[in-house]
Amino acid sequence: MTWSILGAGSLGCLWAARLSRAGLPVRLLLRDRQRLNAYRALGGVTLIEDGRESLYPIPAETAAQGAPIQRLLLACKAYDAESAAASVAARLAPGAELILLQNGLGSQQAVSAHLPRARCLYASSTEGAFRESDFRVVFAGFGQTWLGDEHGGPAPGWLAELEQAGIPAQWSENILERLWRKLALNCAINPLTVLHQCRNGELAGHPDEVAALCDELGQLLHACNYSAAAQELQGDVERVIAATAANFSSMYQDVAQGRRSEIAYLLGHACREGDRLHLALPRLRAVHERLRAYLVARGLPDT
Ligand code: NAD
Ligand code: KPL
Repeated sequence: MTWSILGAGSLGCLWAARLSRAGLPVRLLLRDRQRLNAYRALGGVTLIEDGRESLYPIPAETAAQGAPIQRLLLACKAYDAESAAASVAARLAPGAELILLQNGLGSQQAVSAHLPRARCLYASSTEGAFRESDFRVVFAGFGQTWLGDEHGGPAPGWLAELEQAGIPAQWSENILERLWRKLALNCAINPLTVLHQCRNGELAGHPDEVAALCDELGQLLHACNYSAAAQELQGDVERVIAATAANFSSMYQDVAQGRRSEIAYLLGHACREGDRLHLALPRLRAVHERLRAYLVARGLPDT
């Protein structure tokens, strides 16, 4: 069965290139004819690994036209997920499977709600990749991708294809807990790197702020019944800060490059869940408000 990939950015191209070189059928779905022409002019996806680049001439078509879609990887930013999914909704075969590869939470549920006849799996990834230019992607860090179904059900047989393609993926029986844990980690690190204008490692100089956020995120995780995700949160956050000390967080990079951030699906989602559960979370809300003001002052969306 063909892998359709919508969102030919960093992770979408990384997956496409690896599936293609494993000999698995894969096609890219591009936004419109202009993007398709630009892609064709380049001759395919270029993946750069350890300084070596390879070109993969993966077939592509526009999102609007083509054969029915049975299996789709949706690899766009959280704020684009609903409209991207809507652009292919009419092409989804009955019982189609979607893999929603977005950071944070909220977008996955919004997409699933619009596609009740599809099986929407959620993915949480710690792999790293960035776009050097259009359809030219650099593999930047080994990691793991967890996949799971919020509504239960068996692991799909095609996980073996991911293994065959060298995509490190594992099935999770509790994908929401995985996504919440990553959300908490991102909420404890990313906004502070923006507000302090610093690399991840420099947060070691702000231990009280990090500890206060971890404490409230832990309260939130407990209240959401994700107690396992709250375990050792602060220790893990400190370990990530140390292990990625020289890096700029993804949110820092988005803001520095004048791109929209995923704030609404990280801190925004955490604060909305706090409201729903009547939790005070004063430090988390204060950081959220400071970050929103920071974004607005730079002409960037604060949601
Ligand atoms: P990206 O911005 O590099 O790529 C997204 C692509 O989707 C872009 O090419 C964009 O043009 C395309 N797109 C958006 N709307 C579309 C539409 N309607 N039709 C067709 N294409 C559309 O994003 P990314 O870095 O690959 O990240 C995807 C998700 O994975 C994000 O939520 C991100 O936070 C998460 N993530 C990224 C990394 C990483 O290292 N890049 C790691 C872990 C998680
Ligand atoms: O996931 C990250 C991000 O930048 O989004 C961390 C783990 C914080 C590494 O920078």
